[in-house]
Amino acid sequence: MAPAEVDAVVVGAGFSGLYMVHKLRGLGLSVRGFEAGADVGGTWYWNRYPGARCDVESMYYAYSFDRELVQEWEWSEKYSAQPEILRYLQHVADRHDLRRDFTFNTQVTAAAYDEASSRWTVTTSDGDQVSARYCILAVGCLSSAKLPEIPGLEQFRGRTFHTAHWPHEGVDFTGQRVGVIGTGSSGIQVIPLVAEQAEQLTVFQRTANFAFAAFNGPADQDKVSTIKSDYPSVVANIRSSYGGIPPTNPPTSALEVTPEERQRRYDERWRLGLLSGPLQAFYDIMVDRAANETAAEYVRERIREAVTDPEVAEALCPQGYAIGTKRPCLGTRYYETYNRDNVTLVNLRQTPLVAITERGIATTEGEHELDSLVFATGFDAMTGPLLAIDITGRDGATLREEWASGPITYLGLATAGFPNMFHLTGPGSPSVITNMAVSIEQHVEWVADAVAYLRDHGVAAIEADPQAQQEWTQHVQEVASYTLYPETDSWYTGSNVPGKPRVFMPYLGGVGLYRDKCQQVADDGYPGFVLTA
Ligand code: NA7
Repeated sequence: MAPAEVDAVVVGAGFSGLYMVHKLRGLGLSVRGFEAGADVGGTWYWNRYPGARCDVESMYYAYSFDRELVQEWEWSEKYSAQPEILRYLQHVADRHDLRRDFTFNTQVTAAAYDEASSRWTVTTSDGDQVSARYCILAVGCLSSAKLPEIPGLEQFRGRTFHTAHWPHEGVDFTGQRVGVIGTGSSGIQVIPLVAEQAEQLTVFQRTANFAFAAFNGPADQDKVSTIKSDYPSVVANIRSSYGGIPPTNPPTSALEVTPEERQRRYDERWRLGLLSGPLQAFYDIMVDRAANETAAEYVRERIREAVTDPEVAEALCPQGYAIGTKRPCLGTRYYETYNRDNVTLVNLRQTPLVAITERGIATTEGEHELDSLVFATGFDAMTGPLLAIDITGRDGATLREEWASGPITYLGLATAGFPNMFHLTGPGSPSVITNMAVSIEQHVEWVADAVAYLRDHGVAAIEADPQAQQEWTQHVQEVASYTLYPETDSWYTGSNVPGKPRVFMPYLGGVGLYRDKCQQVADDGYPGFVLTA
């Protein structure tokens, strides 16, 4: 039987996939969406561990396209927790009737381009096939969960959990000895809550991370009203900013003020979280090692203040890499958790992991007996979810081969040899460095505009030009090279996944500049892309 034909396939029903379907439908296109989960939500569908929370303020971490919804929706907290964000996305799906175009519980396993028809054949885990002119990958940047590479995982007799695949019914750790491996954002959020419930919690830390204190609380109603009443200019402001939140643009170097003044400015920003916090107090923190060290030391001082045992505090103080270059975290009573009698920190730098055993975890120091084990061990970021699909472009070229030495894209949106395919918030776009909600809307709107243009101009296929793609990829690397980011091993560089090419993946030019560049390309009739009639 010939595959069903649609104008576009959208893979993923998270923030980007939902809006993409809405936009394409608005253009009058027929769309088929596929989603591995049982419902909409993406990241917020899967990451249901206790404490899961967004570290961008709720008012900015939301769609701006539906202005009535902006006015109606009430976020309960400054930083929303996962259940509330999931409810929001479910509400958006209801409000715009988006579920009817999605097939849930279905993974896209392959997508192959046919040159003669300029169409993609998309294959799913059920063996179904759909033929589409456009294949739009809205698969998210952090959706391929990663287990630790430790021998013996299958031997463990207790229960195991990955934070990104948390059971929907929740988990009761009461009376249990629990181990958590990983101290990135997920670990830092889950650890305080597991500590409150478990009889004993052992945290296995390989690299200490910088966690900023969230100072979360009920949404500030005055601030909410101000934002809502002036929403068009708020949106214009965040769209032209660097990070996708109201800009700070500090004019001063961290090195040109007195230590007292520096301390004052860091103190002032300490309550402002991640994207507006101490890292934004001076313009050179992410580009100058000495400036960076002043911010790092400021945060280490907060850790030493919070943790009573000086030895534990020192083990929790990150050393050896620039603050901000490994994705920093936002926590609530994270460091204070180590003052509890039922919490132990195992410093894997001193006593490395040897194996997972039947009873727990063995380090070089001995065995830790556990009833449950939580993996907060992260993701094969950015390229992982794309390369998990068997994507074949023109002449049988596969995306896995094309990206074997690292992702090569034009604007992070498209790859040469894969016509009519777009990867939303792909490598080479600002994506994970910024407020994802803002970057997602920009990509979705750009792709929708491109699709409308192609239709109106009788274009059958759009494809990144190899030369433009090479120049863009070089530009992404060049901008990164002016900063401290590429020096650090992190999921931004792929170094958390053994064997993954070490390439700094996101674009550091900022939301505003990047948006202008994309808009210019659209306004000029898509230079850097090859359009085939
Ligand atoms: P992250 O930030 O990648 O954190 C994963 C953590 O797991 C990190 O501390 C890792 O240590 C640790 N890890 C991974 N593998 C191992 C092994 N084999 N042994 C010991 N420790 C290990 O993932 P998250 O889920 O916390 O956050 C991902 C993003 O989601 C976050 O940045 C936000 O953008 C939202 P390492 O640092 O590699 O030494």
